[in-house]
Amino acid sequence: MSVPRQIGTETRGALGVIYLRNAPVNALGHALRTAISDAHTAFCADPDIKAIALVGLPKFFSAGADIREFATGRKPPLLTEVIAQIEAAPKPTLALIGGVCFGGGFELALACDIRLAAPNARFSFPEIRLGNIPGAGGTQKLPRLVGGPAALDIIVTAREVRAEEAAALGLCAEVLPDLEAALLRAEAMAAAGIERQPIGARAVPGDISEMDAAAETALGAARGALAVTRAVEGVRMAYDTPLEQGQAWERETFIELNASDQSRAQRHVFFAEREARKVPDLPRDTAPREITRAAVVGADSAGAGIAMCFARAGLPVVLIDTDAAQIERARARIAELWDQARDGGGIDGPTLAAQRARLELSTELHAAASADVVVAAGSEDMTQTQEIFSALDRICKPGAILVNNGATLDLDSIAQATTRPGDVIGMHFLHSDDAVPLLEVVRAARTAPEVVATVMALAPRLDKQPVLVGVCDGLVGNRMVRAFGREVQMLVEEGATPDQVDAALAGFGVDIGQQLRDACAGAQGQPPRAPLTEDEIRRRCLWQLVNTGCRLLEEGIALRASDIDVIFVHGYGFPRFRGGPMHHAEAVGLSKVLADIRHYQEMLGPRWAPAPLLERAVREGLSLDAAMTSEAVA
Ligand code: 3H9
Repeated sequence: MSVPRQIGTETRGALGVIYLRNAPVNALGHALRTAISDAHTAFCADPDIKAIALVGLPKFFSAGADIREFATGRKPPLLTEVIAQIEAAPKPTLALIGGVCFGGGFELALACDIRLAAPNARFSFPEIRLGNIPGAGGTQKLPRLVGGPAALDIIVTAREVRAEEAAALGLCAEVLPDLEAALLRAEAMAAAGIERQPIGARAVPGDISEMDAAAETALGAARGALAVTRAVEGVRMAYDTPLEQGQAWERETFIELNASDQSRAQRHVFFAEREARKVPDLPRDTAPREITRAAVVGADSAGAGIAMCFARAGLPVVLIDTDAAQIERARARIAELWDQARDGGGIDGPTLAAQRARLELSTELHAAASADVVVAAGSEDMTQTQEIFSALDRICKPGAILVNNGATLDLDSIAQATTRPGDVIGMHFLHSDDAVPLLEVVRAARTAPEVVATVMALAPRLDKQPVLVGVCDGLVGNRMVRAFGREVQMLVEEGATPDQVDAALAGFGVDIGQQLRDACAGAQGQPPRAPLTEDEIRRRCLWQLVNTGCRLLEEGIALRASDIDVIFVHGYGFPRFRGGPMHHAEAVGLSKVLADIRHYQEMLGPRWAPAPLLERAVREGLSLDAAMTSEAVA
């Protein structure tokens, strides 16, 4: 039989093996679905084959459906059809799972009679992050296997279930040392004969009343996300609805949600996150430098948080402050945070011990001498920062990357204080608490390409989403938030109450934050010029963000409109299901946004002058990104 390149096949005794080989992540696109279906049919027709095994790539059993097909439509065989084929086949199928087993990949595994896992197996339903629910049986089969509350938790949190927990939950029959060991076990099972064990034949264990608390938790955290409501509905249905009927409901709901604005917005964020990691103008052969040791200078709460972040990522790090009292405060603060994390179950003893061992504290700047990357944290004073960089320039080894953390100081001026401006870059860790996943990476005029490449590659190791930005006061995020904050303040001065502003934005899914709330509370309210509606409040706040975002694009500070969306979703609590401010504006229609902005300009003055990029995009009927690449803004 001729084998398509998306799979490989092999016969091992009575076992027919189908290797899924659709790099990079075994997304279940049309070609792979067809290949699996054909190979499965062929093995079913072979009288010497008693069972069939599906084996993924070592790190990717499958990342699920091919998300790119969601916008273009899918061709048969659909995943649901391949799954139905496996379930109805005369021979049992086993899933041998290493690495990622996500979404439709997880559902493919649930269609199998037996799942064997390698220790690196990771099961997850990420559909909720795409504004959807599992659409190929997941909402109906997972509860039958692990119970309703556990299934709902897995579906609505999109959390990963690692091999050990998967075995405890009954998601897999066994964890074997690696895929080869799993193949040997499957081969022996095939020879001995396998009893069919379809999950669909089971009833959900426990009583439906157990769902009440789980549903309340899920809906409480939903912040208006439609898919969560539907996931709750689906899992409840599994208790008392025949499998076929439940799956038909799930299929319809999946199609309906897929067409929703929320799902479109979340798919936009998924691809925007990946796009943001790419630097378009880096030469292809740019090799990142090796980073094995870090130093952080400045032991205030920001510096301590950054040092903890490096230690957590497995990198030895020294936290330096020439003020001995500050170092002692940092030592106590770090110990307290780690103890809290351990006591709260966020980290186990051995992991904590390893992190502690990786973090040293020192009062000597010379302790940075052997570091590959040195982050200067905490200072917002240019003279002081230049002095630190000049000292680091003298102390640090050649090739060390010198990083400023901060959003206000001019990085080009900081770089000038050194003899190696090519090694100077910015990493803006948004908050000291280390919980914010955003990292704005700031490229100065003379930052070397390999330094950019190194820091962009370092960010995911630190569990951060990088977005490359240029030099300006506030960078992208804070500069836009300032414009937003100013508008909030003006609204309050015009007579809106802080509660009204809060409610208007919370209804959209945006939390204005304590700082802004405090700022509003101190403003002097005037009698309202006219009653301010929630809709107007929302538009004024959002369009200030969008107009400022357009200016940042024009100035080349932000590379892509979608980068701005990533910054707001990862750093400023903008709801994923709105896709970010720029996506939201494009979804509403740029011409409508511009009409509003012109109206506010007439009414409220020059702070509402529309960005030329926005005007040109509307005039030429282009997206913001397309307008950026067409001729220069007049
Ligand atoms: C689903 O399954 C629905 C079903 O319930 C029902 C169906 C009927 N499709 O992230 P990376 C691309 S919904 C298409 O950089 P990593 C990605 O864009 C699906 N493309 O690697 C990138 O491309 P590029 C549920 C995909 O190692 C490249 O692969 N599944 C898909 O950091 C490498 O990705 C999900 O939502 C996909 N499914 O992380 C899983 N996945 O190089 C989403 C990846 O051109 N995926 N790509 O930029 C992930 O969570 C991560 O990609 C994963 C790998 C953890 C798998």
